[in-house]
Amino acid sequence: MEAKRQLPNVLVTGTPGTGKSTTCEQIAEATRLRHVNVGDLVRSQDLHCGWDEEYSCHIIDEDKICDALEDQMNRGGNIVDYHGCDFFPERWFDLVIVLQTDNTVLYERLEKRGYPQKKLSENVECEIMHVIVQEALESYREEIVQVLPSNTVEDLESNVERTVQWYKQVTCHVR
Ligand code: DAT
Repeated sequence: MEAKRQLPNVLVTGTPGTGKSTTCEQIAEATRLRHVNVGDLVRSQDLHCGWDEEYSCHIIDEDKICDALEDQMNRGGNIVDYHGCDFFPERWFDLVIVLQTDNTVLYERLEKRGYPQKKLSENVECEIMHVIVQEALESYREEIVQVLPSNTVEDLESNVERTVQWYKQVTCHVR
């Protein structure tokens, strides 16, 4: 952990629907980490440069997002939830978790979410091609990247538990 941070920062990334928000919420409940949902932040603080009709999503402004988060990331104690991971400063994170979901399971979750067909198949394809895993391994030191399955409730529980244990270990000196 960077010396100036009292508490660590964790990034939870993965294709939409892999369970980032659910996982982050549970970890945040069990630790002193604050859940930072970057998608919500983009919407609430207008950190975008418009709407992409083709992909039905905001065109995010990466610089604005990093500026908005810089101070709180320097203080530490954040669990950041976002489906991209290559534009954050590498120094921000002590642990990077990439959630992975089997394509049939992911398809059903995104269908339930009402994604348009194009967006749905793009995301499932992204998952099959391991796009986010590759992005994470290219952006952060391999030792801090953990690729975890997120198909079942048991996976969810285990992912939360191991992250809470990790957190306790790295913060045992913090009062
Ligand atoms: P994300 O934030 O990655 O888009 P989410 O946390 O909103 O994903 O989860 C999408 C849906 O899938 C939601 O209904 C909760 C469910 N879910 C997430 N992780 C799961 C898991 N490991 N097992 C079963 N269901 C899960």
